[in-house]
Amino acid sequence: MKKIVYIASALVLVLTGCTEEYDLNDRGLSVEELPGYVAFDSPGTNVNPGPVDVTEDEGTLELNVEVPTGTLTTVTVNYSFSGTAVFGTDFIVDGATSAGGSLDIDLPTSPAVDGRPINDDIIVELLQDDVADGDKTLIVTLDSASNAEGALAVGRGGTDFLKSTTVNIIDID
Ligand SMILES: [Ca+2]
Repeated sequence: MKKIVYIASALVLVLTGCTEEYDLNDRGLSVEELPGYVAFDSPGTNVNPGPVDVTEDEGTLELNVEVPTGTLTTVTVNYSFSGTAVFGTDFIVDGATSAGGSLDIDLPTSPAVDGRPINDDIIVELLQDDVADGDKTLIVTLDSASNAEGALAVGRGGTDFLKSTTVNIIDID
């Protein structure tokens, strides 16, 4: 019994030691938690990715969205469409509406072999309308993102950089 009391006392001492807090502000330091974010992938070392040019008969286009800061749970990203391209006429995205849609970026079931961040694609299906209606522009913008832990920023580091991507859809009729 005496032994148990000793162990309990030692435990209390250890726990007391753990609860001691250091106020970094008193030492002239501050700690700010870096927010997680999602952004469009910037291919290679390209720091200023320009619009993507596709023809309207190209089929599908994959717009890659990544979570460079990592995540422990599925990230849901909400995005919106703008530009002159008309949803349902010039393009569709499965599960989306003319206003936009959402993408679930799931954790990979196995470690990434390419060392890339966790990512997934918004798959844009281009529609050829058989009408000579000129080139169209589709802009996809990441509006918000969250996982089970809370909100993530959109755009690289929460800035406008790689927050939206522009697709020029070239008319071939
Ligand atoms: Ca056309």
